[in-house]
Amino acid sequence: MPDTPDTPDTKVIHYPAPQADISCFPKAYSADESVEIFELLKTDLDWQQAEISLHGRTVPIPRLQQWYGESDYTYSRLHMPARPMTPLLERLKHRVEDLTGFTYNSVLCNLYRHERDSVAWHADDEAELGTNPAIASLSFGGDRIFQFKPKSGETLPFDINLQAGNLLLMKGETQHYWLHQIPKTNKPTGERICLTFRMTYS
Ligand SMILES: O=C(O)CCC(=O)C(=O)O
Ligand SMILES: [Mn+2]
Repeated sequence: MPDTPDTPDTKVIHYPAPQADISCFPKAYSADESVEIFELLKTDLDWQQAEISLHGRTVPIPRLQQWYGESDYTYSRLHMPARPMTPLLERLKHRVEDLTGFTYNSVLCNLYRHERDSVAWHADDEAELGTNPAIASLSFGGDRIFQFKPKSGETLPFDINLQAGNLLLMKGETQHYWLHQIPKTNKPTGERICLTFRMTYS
């Protein structure tokens, strides 16, 4: 991993959505650092093709994943056993903790192989995350559109274009009132890795 400056760029953008607290640190890592970190993560992490049962059929989920944390995690009926974070993940976690002011003990890692990989509408509201969780997601590789829509009401949906080196933070009541997704697209995007740091309570 490249040497990173001791003082990260703390510039932050706030998104003024009602009943939500969403912000983005656009330069958690520089463009050059992000290229190097992407390659390291691709080889360092134990990427797996998970499968879910849908209408009685077993289907692969449209991305590769791995879970690193102190306890097991169940997410959309997928069970992921506890496994220790790698030294690289620990180092990235410290940067994310410095910037966001929260501490994390686990990370769900996603590898989107191309523009047809995706994650469907959901909220990160599993019981293990406690109420009002802080979820910090660090992006590397190609740009992808991250969409928000309210669970109900008249508030408008909105999109954020997530780029390499961006750190998106969702906290407060966001998971109670909003859903998020990474939609499939027809525009070539290249590969993308997203690390979503969380605090889980067992
Ligand atoms: O890839 C992303 O930016 C989002 C992933 C996500 O929402 C999740 O893992 O819960
Ligand atoms: Mn999520």
